[in-house]
Amino acid sequence: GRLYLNKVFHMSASRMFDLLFTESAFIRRFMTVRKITNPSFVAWQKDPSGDMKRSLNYTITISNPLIGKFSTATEYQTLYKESLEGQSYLVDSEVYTHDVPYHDYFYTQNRYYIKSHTKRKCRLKVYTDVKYKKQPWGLVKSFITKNSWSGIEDYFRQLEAELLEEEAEINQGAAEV
Ligand code: YK8
Repeated sequence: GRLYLNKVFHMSASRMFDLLFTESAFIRRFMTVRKITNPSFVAWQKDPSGDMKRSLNYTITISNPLIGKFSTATEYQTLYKESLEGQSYLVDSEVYTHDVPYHDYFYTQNRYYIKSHTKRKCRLKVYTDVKYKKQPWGLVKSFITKNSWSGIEDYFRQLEAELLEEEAEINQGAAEV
């Protein structure tokens, strides 16, 4: 896997979890900025193992003219039962892009780790891996990997920027009180 984000933010761990993993105004705005449209969220539910699961469907906009303009996608998220509310949260997210070439060969696995530092600080780490369900031809594989890394890098760079803006707003509000 690759580490795409590793940063301390001035907000509580539970606030970070809410921003990223509930139907928050933040994530809705971020999706709009990324041209991720028609999102539909299924609420978190406990599965028999004790982990929490939910899924999301949306349409992504792709800038690469060789691939096509849009693709539907499904994201399956697992919040592991080892997570401790307010303290640490571990979420795995598998993203399947249904309408891109070779979509039946691969998916993306994102691992989000939120850890509380102090009452008002937390660290967010995001690891990403491109996973293969079938082994493609070597050239195809490098094509998939290359296109995936660049798209993912772009996404998390912007997520970090938007989180920093949100952090500034949160702390500005706190300073006025
Ligand atoms: C999630 C990884 C790959 C995919 C895309 C596939 C091209 C395939 C190339 C062919 C379009 C929101 C990405 C970037 C779409 C967006 C996905 C997002 C950013 C020719 C082989 C969607 C996080 C996420 C994970 C994986 C990203 C896809 O929350 O290049």
